[in-house]
Amino acid sequence: APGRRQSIAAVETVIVDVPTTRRHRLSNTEISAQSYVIVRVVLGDGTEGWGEAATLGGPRWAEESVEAIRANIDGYIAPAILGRSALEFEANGLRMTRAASRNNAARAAVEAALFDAAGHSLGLPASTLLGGVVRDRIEVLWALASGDADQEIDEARRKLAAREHRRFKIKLGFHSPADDMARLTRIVEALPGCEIVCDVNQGWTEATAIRYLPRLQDLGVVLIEQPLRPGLLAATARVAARSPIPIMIDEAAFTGPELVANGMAAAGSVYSLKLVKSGGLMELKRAAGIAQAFGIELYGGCLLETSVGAAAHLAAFSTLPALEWGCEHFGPRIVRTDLVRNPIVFRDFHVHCPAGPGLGIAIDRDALATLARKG
Ligand code: MUC
Ligand code: MG
Repeated sequence: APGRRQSIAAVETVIVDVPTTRRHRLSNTEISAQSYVIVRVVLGDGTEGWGEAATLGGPRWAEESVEAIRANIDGYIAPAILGRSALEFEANGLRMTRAASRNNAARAAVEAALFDAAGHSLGLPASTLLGGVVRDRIEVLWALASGDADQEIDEARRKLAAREHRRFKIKLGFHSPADDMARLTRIVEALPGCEIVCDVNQGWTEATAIRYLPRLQDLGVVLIEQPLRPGLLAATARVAARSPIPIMIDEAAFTGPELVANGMAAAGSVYSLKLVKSGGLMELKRAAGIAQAFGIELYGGCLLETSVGAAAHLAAFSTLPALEWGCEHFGPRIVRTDLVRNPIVFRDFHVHCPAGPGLGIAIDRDALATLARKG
C-alpha cells in the first residue's frame, strides 16, 4: 500500500567509542576518545538509514551522555515512531518531543537516520527534502586544543600545507588567562594570514573577558565563542557591547526560546548551529531563522562528529539561505577511524557536502563492529 514502503520497521542503537588523533581539551573537560550513539533505522521496503549523536566527555558539555541517549531512544523515542511513515517528518518530530522532552541529541540522531532512510527509499538527497541546496561546499576551520603551543603550531602548519584549513579555533580556558594569552600569541605569530577564532567554553568571568579583550583585538582574533556561562545574559551583553570582536553564542542557546532570550539581550552577534542543541535537522533550520530575524550571523558548529553526524549537519547547512561563518566539521579528521566507507572530502579549505541519496554516506559495518562498546 502507498506509504507502507516507508513505514518505520526498526530503530536500533549502538554505542561506539572512537579514539582521537590526540588529546582534545576544553575549559571543562578533555577527551582522547569520542563517544557516539549510532542509530540504524529500517523501513518497510528494507531501506536503512543512519544517524549519530555525539557527546563530549559524558554529560559534561551538555546534560546528555551516550548511555542516557541510548536508553531514551530504545525505551521512549523509538516506540513513539515505530510503524509510522518516515515521511511524516513534522509529525514524527512532535511524537519524539512528546515521548522525550529535551534529549535533543537523542531526537536529532533518530531524525537524521529517518532523513537518510527516507532519502534512500525515494532516491533523493536529504538536502532536497530539507529545501534543496544553496551551496555544495563550506569553508571549514580546524580546532587547536592540545594546550601545547608547539604541537598546535605544528598541527596547524600541516593543515595549511595540505590546503585543508586556513582558519583555526583555539580552545581557551583550561590554562590561566595569562598562560592562554602567551600560548595564543605564539600560535598567532606562527600562522600569519590565518583567521583565529577563540572558544572559551564558559571559562571566563565578565571581568576576565573585559581585561583580555584588548589583547585579543591586538592579536587580530576574529570571533570569541561562549566566553561566559550560559545564563549570564546581562554580563555577556556587557562584554559584547564593549567587544570590538563579535561574540558567538554556543552553549547559551539550545532551544528557540533560549536563542530569543540571547537575541533580546544582545548577548552575541553570531550563533553556532548544532544538531545536539536544536534536536533535529528541521529544528536547526528553524533556529537559523530565529537567529536571522535578530540579525545574528550563522556558524556551523560541531561536537566532533564522524562523517555520519557531519553528513547530517552538512545536509541542513547546505540548504541555509545564509551561513556567514562557514563551519567547523573537522570531526571526521580528528577521529582515528571514521565510520563510513566514503569519508567526507576536505579540499581547498572547504568541506564538500556529500551528494547522493539520503545523507550520502555508506556506513562501514566493520568499523562499527570493531568500535562498538562491549558489555
Ligand atoms: C564546542 O564547544 O564548540 C566543537 C569543536 C571543538 O573543538 O569543541 C567542540 C565543542
Ligand atoms: Mg563551542
